[in-house]
Amino acid sequence: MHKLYELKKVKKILIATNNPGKFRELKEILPKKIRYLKPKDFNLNEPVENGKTFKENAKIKSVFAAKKSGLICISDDSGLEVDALDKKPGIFSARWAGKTKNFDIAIKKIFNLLNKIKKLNSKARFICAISIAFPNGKSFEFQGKVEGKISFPARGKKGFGYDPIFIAKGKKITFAQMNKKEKNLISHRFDAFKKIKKYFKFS
Ligand code: ITT
Repeated sequence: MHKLYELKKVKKILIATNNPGKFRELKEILPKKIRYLKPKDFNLNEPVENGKTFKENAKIKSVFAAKKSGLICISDDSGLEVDALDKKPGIFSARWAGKTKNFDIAIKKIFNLLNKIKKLNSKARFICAISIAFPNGKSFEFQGKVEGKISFPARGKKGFGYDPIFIAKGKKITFAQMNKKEKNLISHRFDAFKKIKKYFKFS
């Protein structure tokens, strides 16, 4: 893929996520001129995420939404890889929080598993695959990451998901203690977006 795709005329993009934390961060990172819509603006249900990788799952979500809405869609499939847990929860990061999406439960689960093996400060990373899909079914996937470690007790109230237990390499505070600008500069999401910018020119 060598071409630079010009998306100058694009006025609306559907961000195909039902996770408010992701929607907020993607909107902060993406070009300001565009109007961003949500799946609920089109009464879209969620496709089954049965991919084996972050990129596959991101593609499933963006292609589904682009075909249904007729708009360019951007999706994000992301998660936390904890080295001492063989890179779990990985693509199952949302599912570890259960149906109620309670991340206190998911964080407690990580604590219990790491505590058992005395590796509470395991190396870890956040991964983010962003997919951009067009109504004709064509899509492009880009993956970003941020390396760091797990830290207990959970600290901070900002951000979402696993942010209270993740400290990026070279930092002393968790993602949940950082202001949004600070997180957005180093996040896995921004790392993936930097790659998109090489191929897609929005303005
Ligand atoms: P959509 O599929 O609707 O986008 P989801 O929350 O189900 O929403 P994923 O399947 O990609 O999305 O799950 C990723 C999970 O990984 C997410 O629920 C978060 O808990 C976690 N995660 C991803 N990025 C994160 C971040 O920046 N900070 C903290 N946790 C993050």
